[in-house]
Amino acid sequence: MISLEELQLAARNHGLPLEALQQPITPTGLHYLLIHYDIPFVDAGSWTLTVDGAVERPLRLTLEELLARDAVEHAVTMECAGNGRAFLDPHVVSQPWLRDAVGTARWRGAALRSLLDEAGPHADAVDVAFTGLDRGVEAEIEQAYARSVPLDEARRDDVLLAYEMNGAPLLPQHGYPVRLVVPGWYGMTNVKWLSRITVLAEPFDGYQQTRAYRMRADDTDEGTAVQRMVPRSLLVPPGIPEFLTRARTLAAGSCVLRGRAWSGHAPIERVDVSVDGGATWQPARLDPDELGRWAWRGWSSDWDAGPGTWRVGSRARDAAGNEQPLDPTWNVGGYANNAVQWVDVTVA
Ligand SMILES: Nc1nc2c(c(=O)[nH]1)N[C@H]1C(S)=C(S)[C@@H](COP(=O)(O)O)O[C@H]1N2
Ligand SMILES: [Mo]
Repeated sequence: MISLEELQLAARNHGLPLEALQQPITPTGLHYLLIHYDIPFVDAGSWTLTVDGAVERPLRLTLEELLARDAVEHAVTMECAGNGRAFLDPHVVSQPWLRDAVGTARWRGAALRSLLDEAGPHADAVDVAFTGLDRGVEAEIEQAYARSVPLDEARRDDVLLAYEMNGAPLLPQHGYPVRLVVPGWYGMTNVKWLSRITVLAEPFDGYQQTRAYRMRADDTDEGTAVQRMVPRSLLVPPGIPEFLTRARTLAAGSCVLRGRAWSGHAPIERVDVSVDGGATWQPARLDPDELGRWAWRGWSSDWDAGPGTWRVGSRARDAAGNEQPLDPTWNVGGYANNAVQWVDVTVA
């Protein structure tokens, strides 16, 4: 089912251990990781960030200059677009994510908008490309990792050039010294080891934009670019796991099921919980909204667990009416599979 090549990717790029969903802010070492090529070794002393392309005044900043600018901080839930891929049938060969390619961190940095305003995009500018220092080969094309964001979206007040994660400088694996953070968009948008920002008068045509990260029904379909996160909720697996199968065992009695839910389209409006594999659902309580719009929302639901075997799951819905499906829709890249997570629990 999963090849050694996929295992090689999975061992480099780890997910969030789901018990860590108990914490509103993910400790940095537990945050998921996705790195296409190698983690580049970056000397912060000689690192610079270039802003060029269709602008009046191209800029070049040192790290010191970026750190001296006004800082902005947001708690942001980041999720890989491939989260849930391993559950798709037919199998999609790539990083074989289960459902744990997610994490929430406090990202602090300079507002991208102020830099763009200073550079002065030309009147015909439409897109902004972000290029990292990491290089590799994908589909036989040698490339630096690069993605773009439409100019209107790049100008949002909450888009960051982040140099701190959870109060400390970025770790090498999370993009040291500076990465892009676009709250609400899937992970691939947030270019790490950022070195160049290029304003464009036509849509960016890089590999990660026009070939990868597109929702395509089949090989002939040009598809649409993957952008915002669709709603998902995950639950803290109840009870204790068996070592190999990770099947859960729980003591009978009253218990509180907990989890977190998020959507890049609109705030989470409701979460429903089922303990019988979807035969019946009951609304969960939403925790106070303490982390703001761009972070996941905690929820809880009381359960009087009687002896037997149960199938526990949760289903989120956002204020734009998007709801998690029970079954995934297959696509070529295996993106955005937000089907409901089921956890089998034996109550003894
Ligand atoms: N330069 C660069 N940026 C990158 C990537 C990469 O491989 N290279 N991976 C992207 C993808 S696919 C994801 S999901 C997120 C993961 O961020 P994290 O590892 O900090 O969780 O980074 C994005 N930014
Ligand atoms: Mo990703």
